[in-house]
Parts: sequence; C-alpha cells; structure tokens
Amino acid sequence: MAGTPRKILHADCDCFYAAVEMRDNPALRDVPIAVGGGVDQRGVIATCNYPARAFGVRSAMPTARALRLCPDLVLVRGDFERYREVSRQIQAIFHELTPLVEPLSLDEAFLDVSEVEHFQGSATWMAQWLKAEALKRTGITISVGVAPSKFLAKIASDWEKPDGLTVITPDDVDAFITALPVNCLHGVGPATAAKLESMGIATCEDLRTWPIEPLLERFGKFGKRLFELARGIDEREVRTHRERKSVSVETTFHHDLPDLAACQDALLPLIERLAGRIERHGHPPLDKLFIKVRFSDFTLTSLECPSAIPSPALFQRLLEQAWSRAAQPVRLLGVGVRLVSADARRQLSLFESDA
Ligand code: DCP
Ligand code: MG
Repeated sequence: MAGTPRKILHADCDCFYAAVEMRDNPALRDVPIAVGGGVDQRGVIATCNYPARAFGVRSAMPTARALRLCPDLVLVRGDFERYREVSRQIQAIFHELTPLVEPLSLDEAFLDVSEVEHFQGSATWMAQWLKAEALKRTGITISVGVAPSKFLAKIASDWEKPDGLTVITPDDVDAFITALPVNCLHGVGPATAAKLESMGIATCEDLRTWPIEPLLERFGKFGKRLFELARGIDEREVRTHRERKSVSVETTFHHDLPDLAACQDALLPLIERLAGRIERHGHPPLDKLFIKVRFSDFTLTSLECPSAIPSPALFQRLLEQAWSRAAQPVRLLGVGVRLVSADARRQLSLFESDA
C-alpha cells in the first residue's frame, strides 16, 4: 500500500434500542430486556441487552424462543422515533470531529479522521472523546474500532463490545489478520465460511497460502476480495455522499391499522407526499416502485415492480400482495421509487446522442 496509512474509526452503539430503553427506565438496567414484538403476534426480537444475551437471546430470534431461553425476559415494544432522535444526536457528535462520516445504520458509522489535527492527530484520543461525549450527551455507550482500513475498523469495534475501544495500528495489522478467523471477514457468511472450511481454511493465515487463481475459480469475483482481505488490503473510502438511489416516504401509525381496507385508505396520502418529494428532487427518471409494510409483530416486508411513473393503481396492487403475506395489523407503511442509476442514465444519454 502506497502513501501514509489512513486512520479510520468505526463506531457502533451497544445494544442500541435496548440501551435507549434502559436509559429512559432505570428499572430495566440490570434485568434482561429485549425490544421486539409480542408472542401473541408471533413477534421477533429486534435487539436485547447484554444480560439477555447471556441467556442466548439474539436479534431476529422469534420472541417465543427468546422467552423459552430466558423466562424472565422483559419485553419492550420499541419506539423508533426515540431511537432516531438519539441517532441524530450521535451522528452530530461524529460530525463535530470530521465531515467525513459515512453512516451505515441508525447506530453505526465510519469516520475518516486521517486529516483531523485536533487531539494531536491521535485517533485513539479521538475515539476516547467520541465515547465520552456520546455517553455524556445521550447516556448511550458506543464501541469504537480504530484501524488503517474500513474492514479492520469494523472488526475492531466489535472486538471488545460493549463499551469497547480497540486500536489496530499499521504495525499491528499483520499479526492481527494472521490469527483472524475467516468468518470475521466482510462478506463471509455461513455458506462461504463452510466452503472455506471444506478447503481447510479457518484463519486468514490459512487463506493466505492460497494463490488468487483457485480462489477466483471457486468464489468468482469475491475470490479477489478474499485474497486482498487476507492481506489486509481494503482501499474502500469513507463515502459521505452516496448517489441517491431512491425517494420514499413512510408513516408509523399511532394505532395499528387493523386490515387491508384501512391500509388502502392510508396509502393515498402517502402517495401524494411521495409525489411532492419526487417533484422537489426535480422529477428524476424512475426505474421501480416499491412498498414497505411493517406488521404489528415487527416483521417487515417489501415488494417492488418496474414502472417509470408512480402510479397509484400499481401501488395499490403492491400493497394488496405485501399485506397478504402476513394479513395482520400494520404499524408502518412506506411507499417509494427507485431511481434510474447515474451510470444507466449516462449510458442512455450516450445512446440517445448516437441515434
Ligand atoms: N436491529 C433490528 N433487527 C435486527 C438487527 C438489528 O431491528 N435483526 C436494530 C436493533 C438494534 C439496532 O438495529 O439495536 C442496531 O443493530 P446492531 O446490529 O448494531 O445491534 P445492537 O446495537 O443492538 O447490539 P450490538 O451491541 O451488538 O451492536
Ligand atoms: Mg450496535
């Protein structure tokens, strides 16, 4: 790798939704709690605090199973608006450090602090400051990883969770990666890990003994990525401005909508708001329409279809199909459009100018 090593931070809140609930109700602090849908609605766990994790409770687990593992689990229904507000406060702290922030979800972001001169340029000191400020201003602990690349910073933030701070200096990279199990690598899920295991590859050290060709043969394009990651190579930049890929609006209802007819009534005002938003974005060319439905048990479903116009009739049809997947009361409805990508637009205009 040429040039000065970069300094990347990855910050991720600890048991985020649950942490907000514990902050706002101290009685929940030392008992196992989970945020999610109830058993009567066949709900799932969105997240749980660390005492609940000690019982084996995990995100995305059916609530019924979570209660079998931990009968004293306190179930909280969740309040996305409050989580969104805390997220905004935390993202604001990130932006006080650097404008180079890439949010990945409500509770995590990459920061490129290579050029930050405060804190004598020490990324470790910056990470300590972030943690302290987040705790002081929001009452939430975050875990931070510091490393010369995105994938290592992300692994590092997870290394000593909760309330962790793990620093991988450029000098540490080699030793750190050598011992790293391959399933820690970005993009390696259970299927890829199993395939690697069948090849006798458990750690990055094992992976490094393989030349690139057989990896390409077995994993296609991802083989190159595996080859690079095993050597600590990850040049992805922290991207602040993403190309806008979609325009959408959504509403969480105070009271769940009981049936399809109620959803259909709620759909039209949403489509109107969407039309206003598409207009404000200067009527970009559309590729697809989509609909998003969150049911009372917290499960989420979405559905899309190709269309160049935001047709209410098509949205109605998507809604019917999406709703019938669970046929339950609905807590959130969203409608949106996917935009024709800038690349595709450029190709289209080339094509048109040729004609
Ligand atoms: N979330 C969800 N459903 C999932 C996973 C997560 O609704 N299957 C929500 C709840 C989490 C939040 O997203 O609080 C952030 O996700 P994380 O994966 O960062 O998990 P946590 O912050 O809860 O825990 P950790 O301490 O492991 O980061
Ligand atoms: Mg988190």
